[in-house]
Amino acid sequence: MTTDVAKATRSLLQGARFALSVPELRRMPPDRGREVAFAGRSNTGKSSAINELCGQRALARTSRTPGRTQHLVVFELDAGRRLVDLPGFGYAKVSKSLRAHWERELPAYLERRRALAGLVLMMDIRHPLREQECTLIAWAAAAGVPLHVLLSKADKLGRGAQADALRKVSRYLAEHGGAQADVQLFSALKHQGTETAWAVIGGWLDVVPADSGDVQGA
Ligand SMILES: Nc1nc2c(ncn2[C@@H]2O[C@H](COP(=O)(O)OP(=O)(O)O)[C@@H](O)[C@H]2O)c(=O)[nH]1
Ligand SMILES: [Mg+2]
Repeated sequence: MTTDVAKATRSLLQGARFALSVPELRRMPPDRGREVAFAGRSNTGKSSAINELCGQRALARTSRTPGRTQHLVVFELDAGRRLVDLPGFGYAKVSKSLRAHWERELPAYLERRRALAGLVLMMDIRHPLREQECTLIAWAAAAGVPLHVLLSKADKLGRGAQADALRKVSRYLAEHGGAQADVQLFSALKHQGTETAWAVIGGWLDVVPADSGDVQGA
């Protein structure tokens, strides 16, 4: 089902390379083309997910110092497409002024960035829907940005508990998640959910399966 778009997306993401890191929105590359942003509380596995999806071991540095990266990090896929690693949030040691800064910048990014095709939100499957995660879901819904939740570290739970978490978040999104909001299980460690995530991201980035190019003109 996921195969063609997922495969083409895998290839596109394999070519991801670090482009730049910016401390504020106005330093982002011109608002053209399409980008997919990744958000999540610190330590939920965002860097690991980006590395897994791009098939690269150290593209996004997996950090043992949560909250250190307060920049938007841009990875270029091709001339018109990007991934954006948003600053982790919810880390107590981040200063109040920095937090206030992101409480302005993040909703502004969701509201104004025309290139933003979708937001991937990482939530630790063991304790999803924390306050700031719900805030971000509300912001994305208000801005009309398609949302895809990855319930990360799924390997930490058994099948039954995974299904419970999935149901709970799915219900929450149906009520609060805006028109386009979905959720899936994910484990970077076990390569679980990677294909599904590729298909979603590929859809957002307008990825066309390699062989289907001339079908439309027929
Ligand atoms: N068990 C398990 N641990 C993970 C997984 N993904 C990330 N981690 C661990 O969670 C910690 C934080 O991961 P990282 O990707 O740096 O999270 P970030 O702060 O959200 O970017 C690291 O110790 C990772 O090894 C996963 O799928 N399964
Ligand atoms: Mg990280």
